[in-house]
Amino acid sequence: MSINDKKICVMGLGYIGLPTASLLGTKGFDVHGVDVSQEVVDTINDGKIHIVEPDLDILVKSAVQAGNLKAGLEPVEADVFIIAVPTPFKGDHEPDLSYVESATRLISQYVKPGDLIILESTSPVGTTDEVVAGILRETGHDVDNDVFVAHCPERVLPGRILIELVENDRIVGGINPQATEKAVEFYNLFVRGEVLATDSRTAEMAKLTENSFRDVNIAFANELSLICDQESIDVWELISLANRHPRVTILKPGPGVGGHCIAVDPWFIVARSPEQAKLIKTARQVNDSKPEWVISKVKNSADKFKRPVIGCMGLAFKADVDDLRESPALNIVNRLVADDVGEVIVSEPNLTFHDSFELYSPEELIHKSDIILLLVDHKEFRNIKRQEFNEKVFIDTRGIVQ
Ligand code: SAJ
Repeated sequence: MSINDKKICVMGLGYIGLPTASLLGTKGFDVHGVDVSQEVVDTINDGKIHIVEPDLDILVKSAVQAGNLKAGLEPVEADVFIIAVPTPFKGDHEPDLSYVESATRLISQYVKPGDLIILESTSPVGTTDEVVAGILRETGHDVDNDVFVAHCPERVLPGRILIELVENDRIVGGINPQATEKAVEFYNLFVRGEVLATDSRTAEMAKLTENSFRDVNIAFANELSLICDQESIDVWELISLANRHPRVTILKPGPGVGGHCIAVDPWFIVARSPEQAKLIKTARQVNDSKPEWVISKVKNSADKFKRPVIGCMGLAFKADVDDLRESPALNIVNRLVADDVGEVIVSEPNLTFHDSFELYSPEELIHKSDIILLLVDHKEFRNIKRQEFNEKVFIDTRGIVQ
């Protein structure tokens, strides 16, 4: 397989699909990206982007200008189809695979013998074979012989997507050995990390395991923060001391776990193995209950005022991104407003505009507030010095202010 004669169709132009499509475009592949939103399609065809990710704008522009990236609402015939659509969960924490299903149905009309179909969306064990290959079988494709179906979970960290897309090791698992081989060959064309071959079910479970590992470890840190609060011990000092042990690496407590991955993926394990996944489920519950604990801290402090101005620093789900999806910070801020705990004002340096909040600079916000609630460890907040506003109540959920 060589780059120049390969046509790639990427289904879903979001946080994974667009970086992947534009990276492949700049490497010389002929890439067609598909999205359900006409606005997203138009933006990309204009050489512009609809999400914030370092350097993505440059990459998209150059891929579009070179004629190697086009977007549309419908798939086209291609040699490789990459499915990178969301896999959220429903209200009951059951996986919602409807986007994977509809993307697969759409491409099934364009797939031909010899094609490679890769599911990159994080998915419950069995999805690649039962859902993707299942729909292709149903629509008349011979996935056991001449159409190749594999899972290659994305593993990139928002904020470092373009680096990690190339540098990270990748896990590739086909529904049969031939599919694994074809998919490994494809990723080796543009990945500098190692491409590790397995089967599709192990690849699916590996991705869920990585994010559950992180969730469980963050839950440990969050639980420590509750215990330390009760014991009047500084949890940040405690963790930095404990981490001096050569075999201890505790992660950081925070206001909760957000984003569209770590707070979601462990549920895919719990949904299939509820009896076995006790620790994984408890970790989810510990992390999901942390925002409520932060809200009760603010409410306790607010009782000392008539109607305090509460300055909330950060809305994003983590440092130095503009992504508000599943953000504990945003949930906390919305709850403080809904419960009318005080006058809530916000600083979010990664946004220029927000529908519900006027955005303040960190300095203005500190100046105006009675209670300062630090929710995200953005770089703009890291130089704040506690002694500059000693008279105010300060709640630092990230432990960054000295
Ligand atoms: N967080 C803490 N304490 C920590 C670390 C993180 O509270 O010590 C919080 C963050 O503030 C955030 C959440 O956890 O709210 C998740 O952030 P993150 O930086 O750990 O991860 P994500 O969601 O941005 O990306 C993860 C990554 N997975 C792992 O690191 C195992 C990434 O590699 C995956 O590709 C991504 O999930 C995904 O798409 O699944």
